[in-house]
Amino acid sequence: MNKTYFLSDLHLDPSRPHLYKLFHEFIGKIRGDAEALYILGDLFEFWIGDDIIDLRIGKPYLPIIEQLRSLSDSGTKIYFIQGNRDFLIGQKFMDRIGGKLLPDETVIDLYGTPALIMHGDTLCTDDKGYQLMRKLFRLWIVQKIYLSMSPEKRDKKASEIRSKTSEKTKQKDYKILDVNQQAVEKALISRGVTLLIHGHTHRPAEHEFQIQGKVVKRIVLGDWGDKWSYLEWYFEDKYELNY
Ligand SMILES: [Mn+2]
Repeated sequence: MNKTYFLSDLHLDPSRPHLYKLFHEFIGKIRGDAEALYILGDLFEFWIGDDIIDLRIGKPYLPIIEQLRSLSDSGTKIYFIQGNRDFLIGQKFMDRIGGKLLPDETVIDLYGTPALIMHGDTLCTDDKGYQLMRKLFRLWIVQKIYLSMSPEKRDKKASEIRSKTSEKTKQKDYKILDVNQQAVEKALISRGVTLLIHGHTHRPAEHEFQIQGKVVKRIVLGDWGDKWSYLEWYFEDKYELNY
């Protein structure tokens, strides 16, 4: 148990059974050697609220919950940062999987190296329309109204929003959908760290650049399509980004 894993953007959805299978195999692979698993958002294609877990509508998600539970029971610490698709994941979900919800932006100690971890959508500041929508969805009152609807209605609303935003995204410029370099630098400087790990953009890569004369690194996790995508950290600065 001496490795730390990072995942994001699996976009698990009952309509994509092959992702369930991949996820199951991945949990099997890391069981026994993962001391920690960080899920940096968008584990699910969308999540309409923790209250569905024990309802009929939540049944397709149970296998995922059970696998994460068995992983945490085997000794792996599981940490979760909400994504833009599953920002309604809360304490109940964490209690079920035996995980811990972390704030949107968190600095962790990665074998001696402080690392800033986040989903990554807040770095895409050029996408003004998205940032406005994000602010709206994160309002307490908006969530309260949404969660007061029946699960079926919430499910319907979520698909409507999804198809609308995916239409809009298609029309947006490739560059606008990526992180803004100034936002990246601001995040690193304000936390005083030289390592940033995030997902969201589905553009897995390692970027190295300098801020105020210091070499800094931004590691971007990939999304899951037909294979696993993850970051595996051994100790100190030894790691491997797989995608
Ligand atoms: Mn995302």
